[in-house]
Amino acid sequence: MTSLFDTLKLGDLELKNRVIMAPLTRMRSGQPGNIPHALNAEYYAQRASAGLIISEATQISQQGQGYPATPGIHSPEQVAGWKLVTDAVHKAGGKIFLQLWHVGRISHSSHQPNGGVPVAPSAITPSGMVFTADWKQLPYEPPRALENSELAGIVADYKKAAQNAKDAGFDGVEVHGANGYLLDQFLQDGSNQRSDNYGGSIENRARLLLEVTDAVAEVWGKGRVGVRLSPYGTFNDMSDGDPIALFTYVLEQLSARQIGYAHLIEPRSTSAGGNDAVLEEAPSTSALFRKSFKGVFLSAGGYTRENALEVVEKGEADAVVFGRLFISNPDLPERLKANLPLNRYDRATFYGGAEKGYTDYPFAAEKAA
Ligand code: 8OZ
Repeated sequence: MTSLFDTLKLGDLELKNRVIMAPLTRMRSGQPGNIPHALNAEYYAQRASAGLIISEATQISQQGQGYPATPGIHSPEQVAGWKLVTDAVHKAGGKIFLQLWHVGRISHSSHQPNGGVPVAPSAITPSGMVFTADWKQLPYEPPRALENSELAGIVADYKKAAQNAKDAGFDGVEVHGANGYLLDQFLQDGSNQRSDNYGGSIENRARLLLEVTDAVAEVWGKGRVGVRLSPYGTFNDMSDGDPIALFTYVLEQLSARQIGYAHLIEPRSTSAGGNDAVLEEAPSTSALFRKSFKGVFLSAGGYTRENALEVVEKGEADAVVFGRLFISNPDLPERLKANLPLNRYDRATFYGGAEKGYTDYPFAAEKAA
């Protein structure tokens, strides 16, 4: 029987365990310029006992930014900053992928080049509030629908960012196709009402995600590319008329491409980073989608020690992705293995700030000392 603490082959990599650190937005990059710095390197290195670290969502371009102080991977200074992070993680014996991010309509003109309006598949304003560049919360502005002729440029931005990630010393990349950002906005019909070859049918709505996946696989090789998806996610005002058909198609396409892994957020965690709600009666991704993807399958979303051990033992997922518990427990794999008590996380320090709630959560050994 496979255990959460067994090694896992991921393409040509071997992960030392199946406890994966989720991509976690923390809004603590160096300012100005959204540049990773020494504090970020320390935070990630503290968590190097994960089988794999997936970096926080990282904008591929200035247009792709939607929150203050999230890091980028489009300037030489950002590449140099990320090199501090990857060196520190590798020195501590860890592995780290970069998550490639374009927020689409989940932005504000204060983040955009020349103060333009945010871009989207269609000019549909999401409900809810945006974080401006100076940390104010305001209602969303109406986005502008991208021209068909602009989409090749966005694919090229992803490819350049994937190359930058390679230059920065990452072990691979994850395409953020989840949680209501640009690629998910194209996938789901609540946000995509285009009438060109990127809208309408499922094949058309999946086109941009698949083009991006192919472009970054040209840089990295297919085995070093993962894709994160959130079927049923409602975070960022998302909806789709037929999520099973849509995500079955997407996973079959990704399976045929033999990418390194598919990373799915469980439907029970519909609100992603938004809050702690868990819908226990929701169907599981393994029941809905596992058969559509033949490769390594990562599952995220409100896991406890007990159900994480169980899904891997049952073979319903190859590895389990932990977010909030990895924020508050830098040594989470060891704690889960030895069934040690877990530090509680403090939601008030998730976004922005410095060391507090970031690099100051104690390791189990420290606490005992
Ligand atoms: C919480 C706050 C800001 C961004 C995601 C990148 O949900 C995020 C995010 C989460 O994928």
